[in-house]
Amino acid sequence: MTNAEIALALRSIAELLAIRGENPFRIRAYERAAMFLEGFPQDLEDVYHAGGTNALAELPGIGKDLAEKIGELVDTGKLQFLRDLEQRVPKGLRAVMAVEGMGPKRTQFVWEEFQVRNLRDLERLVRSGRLSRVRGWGTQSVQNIARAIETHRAFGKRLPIGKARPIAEALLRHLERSQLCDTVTIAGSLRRWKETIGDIDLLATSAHPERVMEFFCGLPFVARVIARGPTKANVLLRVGIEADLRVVDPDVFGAALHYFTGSKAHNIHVRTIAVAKGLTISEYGVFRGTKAHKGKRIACRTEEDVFRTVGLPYIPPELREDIGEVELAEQHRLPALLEAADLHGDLHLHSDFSDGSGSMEEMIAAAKRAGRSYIALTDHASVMGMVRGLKTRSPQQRGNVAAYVRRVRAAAAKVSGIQVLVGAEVDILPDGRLYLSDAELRQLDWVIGSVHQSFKQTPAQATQRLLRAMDHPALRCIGHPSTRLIGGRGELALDWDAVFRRAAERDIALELNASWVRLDLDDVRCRRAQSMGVRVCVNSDAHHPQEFDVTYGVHQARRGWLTRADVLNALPWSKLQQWLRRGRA
Ligand code: DGT
Ligand code: CA
Ligand code: CA
Ligand code: ZN
Repeated sequence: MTNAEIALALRSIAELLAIRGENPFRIRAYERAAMFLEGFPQDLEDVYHAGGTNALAELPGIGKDLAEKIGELVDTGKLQFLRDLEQRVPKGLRAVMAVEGMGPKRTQFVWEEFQVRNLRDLERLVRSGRLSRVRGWGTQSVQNIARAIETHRAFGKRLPIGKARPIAEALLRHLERSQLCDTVTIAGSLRRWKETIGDIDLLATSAHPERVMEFFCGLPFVARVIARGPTKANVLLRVGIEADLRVVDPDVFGAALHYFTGSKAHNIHVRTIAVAKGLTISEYGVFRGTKAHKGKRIACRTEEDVFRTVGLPYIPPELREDIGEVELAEQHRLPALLEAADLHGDLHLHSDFSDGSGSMEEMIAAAKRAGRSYIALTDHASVMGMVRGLKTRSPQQRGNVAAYVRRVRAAAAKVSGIQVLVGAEVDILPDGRLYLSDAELRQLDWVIGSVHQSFKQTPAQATQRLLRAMDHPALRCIGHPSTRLIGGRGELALDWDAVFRRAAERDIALELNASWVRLDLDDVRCRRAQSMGVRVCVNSDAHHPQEFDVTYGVHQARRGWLTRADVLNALPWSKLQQWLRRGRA
């Protein structure tokens, strides 16, 4: 039982409890624990075997009850509590709940009132028009749900990278530990860090390929073996995504890795360059002459060998989409892409003052441990009653801006060695005004404006909304600009070039939100922002001390061709201060 499998079980519990309308705090606890496990570097199984449920219960976010459930999973491979829940809730309802605009409450409602058990039932119900007559739904919201069902379908079976990656890494660890392989590595779209993944591709070298196949096909993750040969296998994993494994000869590992990393379009382009040089390049190696196998094989143990042989510098996997990278490589003008170590700051994170679950001091200390030299604490200032945090013209201590500023400064004073800006993530209202008053905004060092409601505006309205917000002198950054949720909510309809132009004119940063459900801006828009002179800010949007990892964001930035110079929080603290002052003037 791997961490990924345990996390999956906990997520399932959270979803099923939500559909049954159980206590939100209980649900959140399962989600938190799952998220924690997905990033936990040690095997939970080992922790449990070494120290029992007591050792598990000492981990952050895992109490006694969860520790026992994890113990049961490890011991028996199943969990009675989850099985009981699954019996009581129809399978298809989890897909229904995932449709934007549905959520747990509405899912429960259509299940109880209209016996909806899956997406098809929901679609039929929506078409029947019966839902629009129900109080609290309305024609508009039902139309939105109809549209969301389509979006949901369009994403098909592709998994968001944040779900696929932990599974692939768990497979990798199993293969490594089997000691049957000399090398194992991730290839395909996962190695290119695409935001969604069609299937997992793994590549290995081994002296015993057949034993590797046997081991791989027998892993507990595997639901069904689709195809199996002496050196390759294709399986369906229990989580509902397929995985391909190939074993190749070490002499051609570089060629095979290049081939199976793709993209297909990139491969084809590189192959035409090879042909022009009288070479043939394929998954089996690089050969002299135009017929593979007949010509003499050229050494290609590493990918560098492959690129060198065809006269190209190494092209990082994130760039391999055939969107100009091969041409630039031919001219030796590839960009020096952003690296994780370039990020000095993090300018979007929440504490328990709003919807985070760490205190201000804990969040600041955690950011420091994550290697940041400065941060902005940006609790929500939201018009929505259900979102805690800063409230405009608030008489009470709690939501008051002045009190917030004092609290942040007090917390910052307790943690040395990290600079803290007092910021806020302020709702951009439907008409483009910011939720806080000018006098309140002036008290803050750093203001992010984000859209958190009224998503379905016309392109003209939505664009005006952002342009007007950007005209406010206090605004320095737009948070998660498209508002999309991968596999879930669609985007604001925006005239992006108009947004980029205004951002460039007013020197306002656009965020690349590193959380894998958002990854917003996407890669194409990062590139567009760069070409229009807009600074991008790669932020964690952490709501918990464990959430400072921005790996997905860094790779997305690299897919968008961004360099250190394009990224605001790659500036060292002194330069960032200059930038902030310049904007104020
Ligand atoms: P995915 O799985 O849809 O997220 O995307 P990929 O890129 O992982 O695609 P996949 O798994 O079908 O194939 C893995 C790599 O194998 C792909 O990126 C390039 C290579 N490949 C697959 N089929 C072909 C092909 O017909 N021609 C060439 N040149 N390469 C191919
Ligand atoms: Ca793939
Ligand atoms: Ca594949
Ligand atoms: Zn936020």
